[in-house]
Amino acid sequence: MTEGISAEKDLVPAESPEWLEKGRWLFAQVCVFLRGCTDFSNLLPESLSEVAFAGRSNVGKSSLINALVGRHNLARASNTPGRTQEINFFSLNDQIYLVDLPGYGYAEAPRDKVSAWNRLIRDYLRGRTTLKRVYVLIDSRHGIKANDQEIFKLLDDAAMSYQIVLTKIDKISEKALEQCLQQTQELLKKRPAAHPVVIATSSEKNKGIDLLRAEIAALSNWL
Ligand SMILES: Nc1nc2c(ncn2[C@@H]2O[C@H](COP(=O)(O)OP(=O)(O)O)[C@@H](O)[C@H]2O)c(=O)[nH]1
Ligand SMILES: [Mg+2]
Repeated sequence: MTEGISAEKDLVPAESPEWLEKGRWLFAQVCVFLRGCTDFSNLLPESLSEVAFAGRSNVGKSSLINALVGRHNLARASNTPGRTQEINFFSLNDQIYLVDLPGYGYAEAPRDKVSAWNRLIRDYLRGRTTLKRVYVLIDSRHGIKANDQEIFKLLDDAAMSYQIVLTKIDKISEKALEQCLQQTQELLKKRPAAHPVVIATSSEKNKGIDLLRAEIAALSNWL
């Protein structure tokens, strides 16, 4: 398997026209839903490399996956927080798995359910050898919360590469976005496994989606 991502590779700009084009190409290929898994023991076998999307409930994970692949209903987006309770696997071009994780921090769900999901997420993030990067989504209106920090800590402790994606930037002003980016970057300085670049997105307005495609294409290319 791979050695992890070197600092040098991290610095290759996904913003370059070459990577933007590769990202566009990759995400124009066939993407299929494979399976939703509710239990660590019935996860898909570790075969293809994968990137996972994590975040608080309702942060916009499913919408982001749909925006990436340019489809409205591949991943189920919902107004009901806490609906995605399974680890959902999608195969992109038979090349890489995209993994939609259950949202964390959904206060109104029954306690036993919440702890079962949390355990599933933790086991998955710590134990999955084919997992190459975690995209941690942060709602740009709310910024980083305590349970996001818990996930960062878990990922840092596991030396698992992760990158922050701000979501729903169409809902805030440019000034507020600037502030949110600064605060996020400041917090990440203390986080050893965090990618230094924060990607600001709107699935609704298709902003920053091309950059994220380029990042994932670049990552998948090095695996
Ligand atoms: N305005 C706006 N709303 C969004 C965006 N992304 C997601 N949403 C809304 O946020 C809610 C939760 O989205 P969903 O993708 O289901 O979140 P998940 O629970 O993290 O999978 C839905 O009502 C979406 O329509 C975005 O970029 N802009
Ligand atoms: Mg969802």
